[in-house]
Amino acid sequence: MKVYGISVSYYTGKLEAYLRYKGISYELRNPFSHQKRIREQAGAVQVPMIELGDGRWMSDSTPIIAQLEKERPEPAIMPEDEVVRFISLLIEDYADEWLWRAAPCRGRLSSGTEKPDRNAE
Ligand SMILES: N[C@@H](CCC(=O)N[C@@H](CS)C(=O)NCC(=O)O)C(=O)O
Repeated sequence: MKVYGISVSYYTGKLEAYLRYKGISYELRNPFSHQKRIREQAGAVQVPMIELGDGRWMSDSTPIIAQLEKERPEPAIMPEDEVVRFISLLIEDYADEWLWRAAPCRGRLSSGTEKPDRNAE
């Protein structure tokens, strides 16, 4: 799997934490080095985006993780209990919509100062 993302992006960090927890290997690619291809394949450059071996592209960390959970359910990341799962989704939404404000991704994303591609450790 290829992850197009940058290390200072909150959402890239969220997806990388998920992939590490699940034991899914991936290659982190710098979106600036692949902008033309990403635009052609996915229509827009946003991070993180993933490119799967079967040719599918996905964007937005929340639906990416939801889809990967369907395809690789073990170990599950969502609580089994419906109420606890709802609270978990609420916390995720809160973090996605509010905590990013403290993250510095916007300035770095447009400056193009991110390092080149690297393989996940
Ligand atoms: N809801 C999306 C948000 C992704 C997002 O906003 N990413 C920022 C970087 S951290 C981005 O690509 N912004 C485009 C831009 O600023 O041009 C997710 O969870 O992946």
